[in-house]
Amino acid sequence: MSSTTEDQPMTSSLPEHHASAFGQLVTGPPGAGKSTYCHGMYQVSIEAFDGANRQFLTALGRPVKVINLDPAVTDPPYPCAVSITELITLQEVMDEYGLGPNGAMLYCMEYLEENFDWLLNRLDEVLAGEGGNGYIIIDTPGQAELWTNHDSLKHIIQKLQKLDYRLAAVHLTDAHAITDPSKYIAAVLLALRAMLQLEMPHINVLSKIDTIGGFGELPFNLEYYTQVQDLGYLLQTLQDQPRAGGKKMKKLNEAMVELIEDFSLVGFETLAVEDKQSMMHLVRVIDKATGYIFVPLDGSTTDDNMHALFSTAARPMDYDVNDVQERYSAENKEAYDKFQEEQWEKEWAARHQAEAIKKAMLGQQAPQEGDAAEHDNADAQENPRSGRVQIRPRDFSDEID
Ligand SMILES: Nc1nc2c(ncn2[C@@H]2O[C@H](COP(=O)(O)OP(=O)(O)OP(=O)(O)O)[C@@H](O)[C@H]2O)c(=O)[nH]1
Ligand SMILES: [Mg+2]
Repeated sequence: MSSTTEDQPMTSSLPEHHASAFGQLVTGPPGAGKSTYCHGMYQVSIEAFDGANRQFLTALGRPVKVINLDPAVTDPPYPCAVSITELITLQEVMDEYGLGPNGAMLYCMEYLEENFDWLLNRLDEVLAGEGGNGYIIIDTPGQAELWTNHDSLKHIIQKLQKLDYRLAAVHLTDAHAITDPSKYIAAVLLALRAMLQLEMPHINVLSKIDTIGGFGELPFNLEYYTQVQDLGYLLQTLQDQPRAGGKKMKKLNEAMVELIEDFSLVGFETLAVEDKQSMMHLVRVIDKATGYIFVPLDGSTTDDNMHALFSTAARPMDYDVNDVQERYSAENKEAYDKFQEEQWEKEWAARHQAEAIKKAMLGQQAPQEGDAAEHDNADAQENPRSGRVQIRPRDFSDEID
């Protein structure tokens, strides 16, 4: 196999002083809801309270920067602080090297890895002024190779982690997978593979959980799927399917189930992006994984992260997955929507309480809304790839027999 980087200059040295941040790496198969989730984390409309659109995490005192690492998407749905398309786009790689979309995607990730200093500099720019407690959400393409066997994304994240970026992987799987035992086992295997590949704090999420009301009667309740309990029960269901295959397929299914159970690593949180309680629950789970709640704000060594602590303390009720199943049944949805608006109002009040206490204790100004610097992609240099480390596309031909 030819090397991608032979005879190429090394990436220029990294700056001694650099920003750091907390955050999330959002992964998952195509269409799992990654970009929608990134947008939802950034912004949740609360028109019911003051007629303004507010940013969800900013409302928790957390100015979020969303980073787009999908080179195929030049116009993501969220306000984008940094985009890989400032550096390289899928289309230009396809045109330049005659690659298909998959090969071009891998090339773009390798290119970003080689030019990691560009990413770091851009992060420095957008995180300037956050005192090390900035918060980033990284949106990624849906191509499974990127988090199952291709190393560039992993290397990029590892470099960031070495530079004090405290990140957790949030791996989304469309809840539709639970409707079919073979899809579900495949999804659990993919989630497990992502955990083993990325080697970082990892939260698996069943996304679009609000759609389960339309799935009809499930053979097991939702908790069975979120806890990945006793998959042996699924084996019989698998064997009963018309396309079950023969003895060999049965053995393969048994081996896969055994593998998943041996690792005993996978469990799922649930998510409905427009459900604020669901989002709040996930924020808390992720905060625990990254350690965000224990970190002082503004670089101070004495102040706890009041916003995160208060929003944790203000937790309205235990988030029970059986409740999730109940509330998304067709007949309960309206009542639940009203309930969650009330919960959001409480959350909002808790945030103001936290700010007032913090202000009184430290004599500091509460953060202003809308002061997150959003980068306009139009600012990108005309020829962003000039002066960058150039790499040749990989030649996979000798890997294919
Ligand atoms: N009902 C429901 N639909 C959702 C939710 N999240 C995302 N969707 C829908 O799912 C579809 C795919 O969402 P995206 O955010 O584009 O998915 P993605 O993972 O970024 O897709 P790729 O970037 O192509 O891999 C869109 O039509 C969304 O509106 C959710 O929580 N509930
Ligand atoms: Mg997307």
